[in-house]
Amino acid sequence: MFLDEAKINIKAGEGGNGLVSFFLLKGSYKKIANGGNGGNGGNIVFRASHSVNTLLQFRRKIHFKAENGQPGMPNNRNGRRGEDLVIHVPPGTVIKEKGSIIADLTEEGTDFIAAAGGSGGRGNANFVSQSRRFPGFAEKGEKTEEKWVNLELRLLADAALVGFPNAGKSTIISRISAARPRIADYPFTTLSPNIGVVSFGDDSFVVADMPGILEGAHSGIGLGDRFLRHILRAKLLVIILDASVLLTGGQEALEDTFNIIRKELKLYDAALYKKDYIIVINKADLFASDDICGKASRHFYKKTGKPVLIISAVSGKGLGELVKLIHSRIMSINKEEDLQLSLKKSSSAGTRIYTIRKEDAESDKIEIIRDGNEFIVKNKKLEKMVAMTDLENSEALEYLKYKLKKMKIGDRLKKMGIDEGSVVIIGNLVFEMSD
Ligand SMILES: Nc1nc2c(ncn2[C@@H]2O[C@H](COP(=O)(O)OP(=O)(O)OP(=O)(O)O)[C@@H](O)[C@H]2O)c(=O)[nH]1
Ligand SMILES: [Mg+2]
Repeated sequence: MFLDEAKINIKAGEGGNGLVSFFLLKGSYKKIANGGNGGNGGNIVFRASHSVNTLLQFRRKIHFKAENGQPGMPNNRNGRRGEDLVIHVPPGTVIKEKGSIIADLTEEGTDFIAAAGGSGGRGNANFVSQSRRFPGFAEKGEKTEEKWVNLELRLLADAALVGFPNAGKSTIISRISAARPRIADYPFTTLSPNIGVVSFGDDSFVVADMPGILEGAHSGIGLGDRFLRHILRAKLLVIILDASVLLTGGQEALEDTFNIIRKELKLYDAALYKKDYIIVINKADLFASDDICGKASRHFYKKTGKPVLIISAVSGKGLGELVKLIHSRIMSINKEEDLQLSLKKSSSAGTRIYTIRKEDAESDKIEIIRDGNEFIVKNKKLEKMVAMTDLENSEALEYLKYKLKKMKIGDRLKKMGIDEGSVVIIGNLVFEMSD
């Protein structure tokens, strides 16, 4: 069973609450704040690992929650941090949130933090200062929200065999690799991609045998085209044409099948259309002489400028050449990619592929949106600060006010013409303006 899509629910651990606690000195009225910090919540981490091959595990389990941080303790002892929850996915898994790709885990061992654990709240010992010697408040741990992410597995094949149903794709892969897919004399024998490793000298490469494509695949005809995403990362497409079409419909009919395949690739994704390809005319054994296939092959070469091979997967004719050609094509594409990669590296040293916490980059910008008599202050850091404030504790509120003043929020509001009685909203905090 092959499962290449899943939708799962993840929730990072919440931060533990900071503690309000005092150490009372014996025989005196003196006290010392000693409430410890809450531990940070655990992250949700996706790890690319060959220990899993499909997304099948997400059939049974779709909710994933990392451990919460423990609350702070007296004597300045900090709460334990929550354990990360590591979710193993096959290399080649793409993670999407709200339709856009947030990570592409192609390499074994790559980690991606899809949800960061909440920060632990600071204990009251942290708030001691000259003017505030006995802080009677602590921060609450940061809450986290659950979210849905989509996982998509894209196979990591170097070359992909594409073509009409029954063209002989599965027969070819069974002849050039150890893969043993089902082969039969009816369309859509192959329902999901098969992968085979092909050896060539000391080298090897990976080939994917794809389900057949028909005209209208993009609109769901046949098996549709959703499996085509597996070959988005392939380097080379091998377009397999069924020579038996020449017997019934002649050259034009064969050209029609070629054009339809190219059109469906384009409609699925322009990147597939632009990918390098070669053309293979299969089932040459059906012809007594090489003339008809030879003519077709010259025609396709003239039309596309791409190499065209005539083979028979059944008799074995041309299979050695096919393997050699795919290999050399992949090698030259690899070389080109390496070159481009090194150029890219030298021009932008140290660029990361994806950022883990977007909020961090935006956290400094404070935006204030006016809506009539309401002023909404937007800033991640500030919202987090409010969320971690114990709003029922008057001392904690005083501290928050002091922080807001330091950040000059009041001044900015005044400049925007805020009146007494106007409402200010920061995260879950709503208050009326007064002097
Ligand atoms: N005569 C002849 N028949 C072939 C050749 N290659 C494949 N076939 C036959 O064509 C039929 C389809 O072969 P498959 O390998 O299942 O074709 P496929 O392209 O994988 O088909 P789907 O999985 O349905 O897309 C089978 O009956 C094969 O035996 C060939 O070189 N010559
Ligand atoms: Mg097949």
